Amino acid sequence: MKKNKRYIILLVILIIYFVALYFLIGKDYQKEKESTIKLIVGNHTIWELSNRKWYNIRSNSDMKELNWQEYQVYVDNKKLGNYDLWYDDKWYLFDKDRNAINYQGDLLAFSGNFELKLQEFITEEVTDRTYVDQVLTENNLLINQELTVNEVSHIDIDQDGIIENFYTLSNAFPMDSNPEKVFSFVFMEKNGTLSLLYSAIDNNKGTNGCKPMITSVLDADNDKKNELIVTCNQYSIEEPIVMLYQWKENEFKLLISNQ
Ligand SMILES: [Ca+2]
Ligand SMILES: [Ca+2]
Repeated sequence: MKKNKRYIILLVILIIYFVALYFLIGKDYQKEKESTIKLIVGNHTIWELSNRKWYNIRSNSDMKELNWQEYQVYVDNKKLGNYDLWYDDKWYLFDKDRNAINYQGDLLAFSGNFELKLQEFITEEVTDRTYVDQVLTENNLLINQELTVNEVSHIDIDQDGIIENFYTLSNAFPMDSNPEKVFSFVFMEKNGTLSLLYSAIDNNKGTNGCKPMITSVLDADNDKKNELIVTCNQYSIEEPIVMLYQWKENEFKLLISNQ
């Protein structure tokens, strides 16, 4: 009789233990699932934010799990709607009844437990080359040479109501010249001070180098501070370099790159 009692007490303790364990771990798992963010940029970049860290999703099995999930879909930085995605060399969009949705332009898809906000911005050709020439000179590069990218994007990255200027410049894949060096730069100008995001200088091997552009300005982690997606397009079929930057404490930090 005494033995039976002991077994019952032991059993009750075990049951309480497992119920408590289920609630603790189960709740944590649920919380983690809710806070996981996925960001798809074009056809070559999938990032996941989990426990405040960014990861690349590359394996086929991980990518398959993204199929038939609902995402907030943007094309050329404009909201297209909420659609299911399916991947086969490129991303295809489907509505709830699995009708295919056509799109043309640059895809950005997001899943997370909040509505993503993208900041609109204007990009134009550089007319005043003061800062472009300054960067070229500082890097011992000729200032009077063919540039294949020479643009400036106007973005209020720190949301203080004053616009910062983001320069993208490169001489990759020139048409009319054969430079000794190929280069790409992305830098920000704020009150005459330059902050570098991306730079690459290499000997010209014909088809190396990449053409940079500011792709999107968004708050991907919902901390009310903007991040920046920068793409550098390589030659032909090579996939583009895609990078996510954060502006923090007066400098740029590369959060993740797809390379
Ligand atoms: Ca600003
Ligand atoms: Ca943010």
